[in-house]
Amino acid sequence: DSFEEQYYPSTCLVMEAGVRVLRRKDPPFNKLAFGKLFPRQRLFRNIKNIKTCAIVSSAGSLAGSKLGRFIDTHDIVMRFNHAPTQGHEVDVGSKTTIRVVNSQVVTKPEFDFPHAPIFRNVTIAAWDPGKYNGTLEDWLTTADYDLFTNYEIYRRRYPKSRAFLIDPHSVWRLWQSLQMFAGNRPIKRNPPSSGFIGLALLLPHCPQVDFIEYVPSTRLNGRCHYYSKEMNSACTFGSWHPLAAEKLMALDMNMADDMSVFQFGILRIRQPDKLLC
Ligand code: NCC
Repeated sequence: DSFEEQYYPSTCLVMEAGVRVLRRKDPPFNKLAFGKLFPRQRLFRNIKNIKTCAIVSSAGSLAGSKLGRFIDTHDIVMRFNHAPTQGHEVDVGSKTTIRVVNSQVVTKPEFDFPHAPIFRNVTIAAWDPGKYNGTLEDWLTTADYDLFTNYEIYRRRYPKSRAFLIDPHSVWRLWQSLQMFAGNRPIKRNPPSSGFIGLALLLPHCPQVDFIEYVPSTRLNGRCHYYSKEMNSACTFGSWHPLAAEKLMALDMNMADDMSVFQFGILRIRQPDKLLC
């Protein structure tokens, strides 16, 4: 009985981080002209009809997976940064509902965030960690990469777009949840990867999330991304982000069997029962 009393689902820890997008009414943005750029819409339309979601990691081992058709059956499909579908449909599908993009992708000229077609007609959730204990005012001047300029250009160009900024405080709360899960093993003092932020952003909206090729399957091939030939295992196991801890925690949340996780590359994560949290 002591085991049951001590057991606390890791999905609860992720939900409690409350990863969210900034809204117009959030101080200090309710008093700033910049806040008027935030969309009035919710993050997702028809939330009540959302039953299944797929998160497509950008991992190299998605190459040759033939998971595209399966991915596209989900109500919501989340992708990251500039990860393409074109030319990779058989493995990663073609549907995209939302892209989680880091502030480098919003900022660096080579990605051309304000114009590139890949960032059009999808929901955007852009993030930048700012300083660990910084206020939101501080963040506006000390973001790691100044994502605000291009965000403003994008929002003015496409006023009907669903393009949001993720609350940086909620990113650090997620980091704290990860540290809680890791217990007495200190994790890196860097923000979680876009993949883990995406999971925490999606789970409150989605009863069932299939996270594709996040915990590496037996297709593991040493490639960084499915869309590039670059070999780099650090993309999978982590160097800057606390990626290994994230993946252990995601595996702890998984309800699918080993065949699904390690042969097909699919983790299945369900919203926690509120009575358990
Ligand atoms: O590589 P990246 O991530 O865009 O991948 C998106 C998410 O997929 C998961 N992933 C990726 C590769 C891999 N082999 N295994 C994986 O599990 C991770 O969860 C990852 O978050 C990022 O998190 O935003 C990141 O972005 C890149 C880079 O900025 C963008 O791709 C734009 O080029 C970062 N790389 C560098 O800065 C060099 C990466 O560290 C994190």
